Amino acid sequence: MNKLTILPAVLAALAITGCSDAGNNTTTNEATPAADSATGKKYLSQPLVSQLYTADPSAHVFNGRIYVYPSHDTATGTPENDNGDHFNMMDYHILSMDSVGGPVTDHGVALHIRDIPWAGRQLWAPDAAFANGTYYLYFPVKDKQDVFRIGVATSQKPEGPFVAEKEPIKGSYSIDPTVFKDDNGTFYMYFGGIWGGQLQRWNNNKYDSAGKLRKGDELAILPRVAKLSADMKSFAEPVKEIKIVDSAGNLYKEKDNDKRFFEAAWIHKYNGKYYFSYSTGDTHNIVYAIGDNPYGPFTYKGVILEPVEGWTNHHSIIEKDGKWYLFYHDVQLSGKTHLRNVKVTELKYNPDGTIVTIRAQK
Ligand code: FUB
Repeated sequence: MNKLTILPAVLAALAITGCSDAGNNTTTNEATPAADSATGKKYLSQPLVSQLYTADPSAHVFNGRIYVYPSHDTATGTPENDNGDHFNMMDYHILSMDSVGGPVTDHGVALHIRDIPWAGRQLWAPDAAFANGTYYLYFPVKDKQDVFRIGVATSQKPEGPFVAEKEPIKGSYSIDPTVFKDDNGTFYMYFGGIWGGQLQRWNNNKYDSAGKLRKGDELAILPRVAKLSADMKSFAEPVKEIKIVDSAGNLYKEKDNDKRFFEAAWIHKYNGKYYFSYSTGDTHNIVYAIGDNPYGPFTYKGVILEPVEGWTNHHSIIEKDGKWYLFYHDVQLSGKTHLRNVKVTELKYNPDGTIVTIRAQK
């Protein structure tokens, strides 16, 4: 058993430690842990918290502490469909911990959908960044026309509460923003997700409500990137596509769905190289591709995380105290696609810089 694995009962007790009221928060026990022995399943790691459902964990180290910015999954009774309407999230809670394996604090409601003036529905996977003495929370939500846009909210504290800007980021679209700070201090936002994430509706940064998914032999839809302005609230340049290629330099086709981009972009740097990782969606892997600069092209290298329990797969990667960690989610607590729980495990590199593939369930 992995040394990060903690017995669920112990973990549930730890998880509730420090739960605070940062807004109108009244966190009740939304999720009940099932012991491995009850389900007969063996997991590599246990949920970080079990008093609420969390997903899409974007982890960062701020002031020496790990902060996790997850989606807050909620059972709203919205029927399941291919657009992901059942992922009907209303707010964000931020989690933090001094170290992996230590007690986890749930900081309560950091931002609620009712406090985002332009929002319609579905607060999906967020990310965060620190600059200008301010913490920025980036989030995708459908606007009142039911089109996904990316918004930004600010706080003086990494755990919030956050105050949303009155409008979405100009020129932003689709879902799953991740913000990366390069060594020279430049910030880039990577984003996009196909199917329910609506990326198929955007070509050359123009919206087409009838935009269709690509056919098998057509080139796959590509993720997007834009440099952020110094104010961290706008794009400094037009949004660009990111090329993900095979070892011969060829772009993937839609039918290469065990390798092509679907959603859940993340980028980190290791030994001077840029590692762009993402979910392949309908084949449920987290995979990665390596490039020499933030815009790519990125050459496909392999699988970081094999499919987890549940349909979606979404992750982040950080370094803390000389070790690398993969944050991810599965549905151990609920068994339901849209009620997920975040987890963490150690990530290891091979001497050649490739990543050792992780299997989350044995
Ligand atoms: O949580 C809603 C959506 O599910 C996310 O935006 C995707 O990445 C997938 O995890």
